[in-house]
Amino acid sequence: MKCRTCGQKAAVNMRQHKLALCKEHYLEWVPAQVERFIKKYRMFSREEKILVAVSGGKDSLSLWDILHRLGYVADGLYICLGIDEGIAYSSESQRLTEEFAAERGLKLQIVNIQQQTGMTIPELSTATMRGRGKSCSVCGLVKRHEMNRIARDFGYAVLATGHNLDDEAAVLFGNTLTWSGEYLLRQGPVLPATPGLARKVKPLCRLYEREMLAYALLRGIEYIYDECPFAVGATSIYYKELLNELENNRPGAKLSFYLSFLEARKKGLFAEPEAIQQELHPCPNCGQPTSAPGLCAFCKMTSKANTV
Ligand code: Q46
Ligand code: ZN
Ligand code: ZN
Repeated sequence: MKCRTCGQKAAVNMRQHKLALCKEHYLEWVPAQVERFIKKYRMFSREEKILVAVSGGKDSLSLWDILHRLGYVADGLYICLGIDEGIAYSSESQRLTEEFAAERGLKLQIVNIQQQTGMTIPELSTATMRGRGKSCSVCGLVKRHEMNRIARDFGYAVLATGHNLDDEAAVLFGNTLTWSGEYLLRQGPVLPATPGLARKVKPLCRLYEREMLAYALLRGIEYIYDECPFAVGATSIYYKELLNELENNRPGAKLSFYLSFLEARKKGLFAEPEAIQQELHPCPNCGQPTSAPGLCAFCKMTSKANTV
């Protein structure tokens, strides 16, 4: 297989794009693609302050690397979840993220959930769900709340996450199985800002997981190989496997599933005005917008956890 650009031996072959590239040209191709998507979906400009949520994994660190290479002003946000039982998942991912930032002279904000709420994620989920294995829903809620808080408190216009095409296709698949109109409506490369909440963007949403893995490896990015121990058995992983099987038989199927969805959404297929125009109230404790009057889900959960 030869590189389409220079004819040298190819390092990456992308059947879905009928494109093979050598290391040098692949490492140019990925940021060029990301730049194209940033412009196409009007994610942000070079004047805006961006906060990248970094977990220490290959996707978020690569995203930070790419934005930096493209000349965007992007700081990182690492949220320490305190997941260190069995494997040192949190401490190792924090170490790698800090090293990554220090080597490139990038600014990293660090939030420690234990310091913030008095408990780690496993402790919070035990306290609030009585250990019924709901760590991921507690974790998701906490991460969203903290990302929004830091973006608001430090004046970031945009919050960028490293979701890749495989992540997005798996979520889409789940939402399609249940035809969850409201979620379908909100799923996309950009979630516009609302009062009190920064714009959310996913610059890697059209890049395959495999493509991001190749980027991180060829670029020599040191990331955490281990998955979070709570990810084992997640439904999203099962959906990813199903979609991979489809992709193996029909290269490009995953991308076309996602892009056809975006087209349908643009045409208004999932428009449910009452779902988007939900009235929001500021939480009396933290000030973040919430749909029901009274405490937001995060404040409700942390106060419950601290009283049991
Ligand atoms: S970090 Fe948190 Fe994930 Fe671990 S506990 Fe679940 S949600 S799996 S992205
Ligand atoms: Zn080449
Ligand atoms: Zn609140």
